Amino acid sequence: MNAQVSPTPPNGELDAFWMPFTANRHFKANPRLLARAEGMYYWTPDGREVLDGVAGLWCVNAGHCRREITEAVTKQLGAMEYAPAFQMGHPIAFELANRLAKIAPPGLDRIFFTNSGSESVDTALKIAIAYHRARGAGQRTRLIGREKGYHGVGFGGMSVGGMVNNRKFFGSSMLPGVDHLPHTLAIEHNAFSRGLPQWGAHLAQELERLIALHDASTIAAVIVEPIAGSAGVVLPPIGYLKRLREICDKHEILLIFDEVITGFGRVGKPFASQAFDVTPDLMTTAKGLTNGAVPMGAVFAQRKIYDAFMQGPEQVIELFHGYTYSAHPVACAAALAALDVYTKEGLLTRAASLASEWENAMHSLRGLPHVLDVRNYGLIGAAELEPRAGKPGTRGFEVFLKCFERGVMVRQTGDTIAVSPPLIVESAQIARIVETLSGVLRETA
Ligand code: PXG
Repeated sequence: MNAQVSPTPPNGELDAFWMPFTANRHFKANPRLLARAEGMYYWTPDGREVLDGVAGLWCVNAGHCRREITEAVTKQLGAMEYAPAFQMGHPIAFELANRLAKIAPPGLDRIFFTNSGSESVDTALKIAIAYHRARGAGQRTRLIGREKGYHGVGFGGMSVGGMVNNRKFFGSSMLPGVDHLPHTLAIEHNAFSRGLPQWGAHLAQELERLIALHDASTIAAVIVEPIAGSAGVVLPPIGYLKRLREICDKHEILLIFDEVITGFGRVGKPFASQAFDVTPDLMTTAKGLTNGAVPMGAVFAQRKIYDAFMQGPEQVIELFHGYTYSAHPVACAAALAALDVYTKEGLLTRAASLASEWENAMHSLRGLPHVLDVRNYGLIGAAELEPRAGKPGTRGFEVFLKCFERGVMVRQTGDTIAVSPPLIVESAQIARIVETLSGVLRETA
């Protein structure tokens, strides 16, 4: 192991980087720097070990610095660092698409590459609208998202998203013609549910209300996360997603699952769609696709959607959409190597065998001070804390900081603490995450 790490930059050197989704001034006064990573751990510049309870940001599913991925990336950088994917192709892009089609939910075997979850979402929304136009239903342009949804930060994803802070600062610069389903978080009914909650499948019926309001003939697609991550882990009530699927089918509305977090093994199957046995028309992914090593996203489409575009003269571009770095060779190499590691180590299903141990560990937090709810599914967990009067988010932030001081990285969103360790996590590490969290909760006023 390489113990050589760069020293903490002196305070002044932190100024130029405008950090994303970060309290910049607080961070720069109290920096938390990570300098090195391997397996389940990060190390700070001064050599302190930090157990990674969140797989980076829900992306490093096979653990850090996997040699196989590093080698594949290095090799690809030496062989061909870049090649365009517009009117040209390179072999591993096709190989990767074929490999992904093999693990995809039924029929989702046409794959469009992007560079992030946000781009995957905007791509899927554009494909949905253009698909209806291609099949002669060009008036279907309306998009339905959901409260508490997170679909990245592009204008499309922000518009269908439902997290107030991600929307309110950006005025009315949203897509027109967007409406939202109600969210499914209901701790008054479902607190401390183990796995999926019993109460709430009827909330899917609200889609019929929106259809009655706008008319199905104006609606292109509904987009939801099968499990909402960013909003603090919101689980689908039993039967909810199936009901959404049925209503979409009845009205010829496309159903998009945003699997940026749930994809690539997080819930015990390759995709949540398979775990819940509900197949969407389009599925957005990113994060675990390359194990977080190189930015990449992918949109999976049902073949009927792809086929609807494959009309007209053959020399004409069918979809006027794409990115300079769509199917970037280095990202493709990383993704292929990540898939190899996932397959060889059974990581796309390992969360299923750890799920009950994880559930018991998470639910041991029940009864600790300020814990209003514990939620879990696969290798996802959350503890919702009671907000301090007049100071929402401060208790959650303090818990996050104290866990980090004690060598465990968790995620905080408002007063909810979310955990989602790499899928290679061992029992002792699950215990350490939960014991650290429980110690911190006991000591936090
Ligand atoms: N969709 C979903 C469901 C996501 O969770 C995105 C889209 C956007 O992906 P990009 O790659 O553009 O960031 C995401 C991202 C967290 C957290 O723990 C979650 C995400 C990103 C950063 C933090 O709250 N999810």
